Amino acid sequence: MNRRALSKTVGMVVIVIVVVGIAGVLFAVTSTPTQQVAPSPKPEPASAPKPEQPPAPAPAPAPVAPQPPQPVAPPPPPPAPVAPPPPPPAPAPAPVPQPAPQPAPAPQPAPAPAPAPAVLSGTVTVVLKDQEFSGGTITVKKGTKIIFQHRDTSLGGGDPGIHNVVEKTGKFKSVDMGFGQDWEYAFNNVGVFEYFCEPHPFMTGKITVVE
Ligand SMILES: [Cu+2]
Repeated sequence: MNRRALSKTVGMVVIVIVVVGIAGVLFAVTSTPTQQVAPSPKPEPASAPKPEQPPAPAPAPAPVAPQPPQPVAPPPPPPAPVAPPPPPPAPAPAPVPQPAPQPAPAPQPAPAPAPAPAVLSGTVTVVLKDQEFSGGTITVKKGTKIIFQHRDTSLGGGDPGIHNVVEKTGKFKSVDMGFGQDWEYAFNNVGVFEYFCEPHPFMTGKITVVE
């Protein structure tokens, strides 16, 4: 009986100790978490480095494989640039002669105003001197009176010094004029009257009569 009671008592004490110990452990875990956390991480890092080492060697060979295939693709493009040579022949047809015709039209407007002669009227004087009809080619209004004046001092030698005014078709003919003499004629008909001097046929003139 004593042994049984002793063992029973010991068992009770052990249970109490275990319960108290468990309670103490629980209390320690709840009240001081920092202390327990510290020791637990220690074993984890030990096991962590083990898995890292094996995966490290695996990724190394992977990147080496993709690199070789890339440089192989670029070589083909070089042959393409051979096509461009044909375009050069285009610049040959340069239309350089075109700018030249531009300056030509400039002189054309200038002669246009020239043919518009001044139309004289009233009484107009044509002086015979230096063996020519000075101001003898003119345009006049119908009814204009022209006075031909012999003022030629260039005649000499065997020249009698006579001038006259003769229309080529005989429409009018002046008297023989000596130096200082005048002869007048009224142009009352529209038309062109070409005239000359009989003693000096190289002396000519033209009277254009307009309305
Ligand atoms: Cu004459």
